[in-house]
Order: sequence, then structure tokens, then C-alpha cells
Amino acid sequence: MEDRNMALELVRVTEAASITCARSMGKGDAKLSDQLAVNAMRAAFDNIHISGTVVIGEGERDEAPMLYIGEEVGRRADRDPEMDIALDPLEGTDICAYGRQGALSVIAMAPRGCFLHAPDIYMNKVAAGPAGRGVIEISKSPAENLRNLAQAMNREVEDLTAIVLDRPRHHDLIAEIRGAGSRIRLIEDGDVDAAIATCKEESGIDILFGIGGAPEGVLAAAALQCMGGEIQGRLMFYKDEERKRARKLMGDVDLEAVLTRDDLAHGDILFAATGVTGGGMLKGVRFFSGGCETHSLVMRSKSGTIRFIEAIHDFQNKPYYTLDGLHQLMEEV
Ligand code: VTB
Repeated sequence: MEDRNMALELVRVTEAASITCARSMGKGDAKLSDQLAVNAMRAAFDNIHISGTVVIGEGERDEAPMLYIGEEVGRRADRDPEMDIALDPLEGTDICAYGRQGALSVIAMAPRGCFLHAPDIYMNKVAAGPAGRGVIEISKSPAENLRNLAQAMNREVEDLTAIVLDRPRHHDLIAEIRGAGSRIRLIEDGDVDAAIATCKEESGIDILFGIGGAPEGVLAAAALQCMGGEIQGRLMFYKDEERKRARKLMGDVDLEAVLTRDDLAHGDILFAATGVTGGGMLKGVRFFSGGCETHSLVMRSKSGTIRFIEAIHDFQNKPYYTLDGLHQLMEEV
């Protein structure tokens, strides 16, 4: 395979999805926001020089018309490399619909077989920045993980900030973190942005705990591979049907096993994300007369390069981003 950084191509795809759905920020219509992102991302993929297969996507073929698991994407010319794709056109649909913090458009790409084929069920996760590598473990209690991370970072447990999805299912988890003495940031959605934030000191976030989506766990792991962070997960099964779905996608493996960062995502990973509403890492889309500005994160695990890309888009050259373009896209939705 030609060794070039295709993450720089991928960012055009996340930019397209972000700009498009950012127009719907605050409209209170999560479905519309998601559809706009999906349609824009699907269209932008056709220009990418890969033979891609979606392994983490919008759902299974019968439930998602576009970007479903197994869908082939990219230009798919003869010499285009075969890549697996994990994506979320709009991670945090409610965040966008209500104009809150942390919505992203995300794509990770790696050679065949490098991403866990996680079903759309829940996963218990713990994630931290590089200091947590080999230190945090999902099989340990939150209090123990906080103690060990504090020691590794040469900090007090009281000075650590944990980030947790604000859900009733996290009642005991939150009580335990409070009991241990750490600070907590409760978020309504968006644990991919939250996991990434653990790798950036300025975010003030040190560790992520709790149960969120399994596909989001794979996307977070792809990002943390590029940033040297740590993540472990364990699939959560609440219904029999979820176990069946996991079997179908993951084959004959121990479904209860601890999933390490490498189990979730490994190999030469390319990662691109563009902020929609702005959050721990990225600014949101800002529209101005005749154009807009986007803020993206582009990374590659092989080189460890982390690029932040601020792009100015001129709508004169990109008419599909204008309001007219949006109305046309909305008719297709
Ligand atoms: C998780 C989290 C996402 O939704 O999937 C969460 O990873 C699902 O939890 O970031 P609930 O079913 O309790 O909402 C998000 O917060 C948004 O997609």
C-alpha cells in the first residue's frame, strides 16, 4: 500500500458531515441532525481513494439505509487500498439538537481486521491519558483506579477530575467517585469527546468511567491509540438478543472478556474528527458571511503525529454548504 497519510483525506469527510449537521444545531430535532450528517458523509466518501468497508457504522444493513455495517465506501479503484472504517457521522445527536458541548463527526480507518466488530450495545469503559497506560484496569474498582492514576500522575486523588455520562445507571459509580474524593464532570452525551479529552491536559479531564455505546468505545480506542492514551472496556448485556447480535458480529469469542485498547483497535490507525458544537478538544463550526470555519483533529498511530486543522471554507467554491445546498440536502433526507 502506498504509504501516505490518508487521514488528511478523511478530514474532508468529517468536515462535510460537521458543517452540514451544524446548521441544525439547536433545532431540537436529533433525527434531522443525524440524517444531515449521514447524507453529507456518505456523499463525501466517494472522493476518497480507498476500497473501504464500514465495520462500525450507523447500524446493521436492515436498519440503516446508509453507512451501515458492511457497506462498501470510497472510490474503490483497482489499486485503492482495502481499509476497514469505523465512523459516526454525528457522535452526540442530542448534543447537536440542543446545542450542547461535545458533538463530533468521527472517522477512524485501519487495514482489514484492526477494529473490533462491536455491536450497537453498551460497553463499560475506563479511559485515561498516557499516564494511565498499564495503570487503569476495568476489573478494578473506580476508587482503586483513581488511587493508581493519582500515584502515576504524582497528584492527589482529590485533584483528579473524572468524566461520567449523567445517567441513572451511574448512580453507584458517581457515589463511589465522590467517596474517593475526586472531582466529577457529568455530561449528558458524548463519551468519545470525553475519552479524547483525557489525553489533553488543558481539558482538565483525567479519567473517564462508565457505560456508554460499544461502537463509541472502538472509536475512542482508535483515537487513544494515536494519542498514547489507555482504554479498557467490557461489553454489557441486558437482553438475550444483544448476545446474539454480538455473536453474529464477533464470532466464537468470550463475549464477557476484558477488551484492551488493542482488542478494540490496533494497527496503523488513521483518525479524523471535526467539531460540530465544540467540546473538550475541538471548537464547533462557526458560520460567517459566505463561509464557515471548522476545527478538526487528524492523527495517525504509526507516526504519533497529532494535527489540529482549522479550515476556512468558502461557500462560493462549495455551494453545497450554502443554505440553498442545505435545503436541497434536506429534501433528500
Ligand atoms: C453512549 C455514548 C454516546 O449516547 O452511547 C450514549 O457513548 C448512550 O447512552 O456518546 P444512553 O443510551 O443512556 O443515551 C451518547 O451519549 C450519544 O450518542
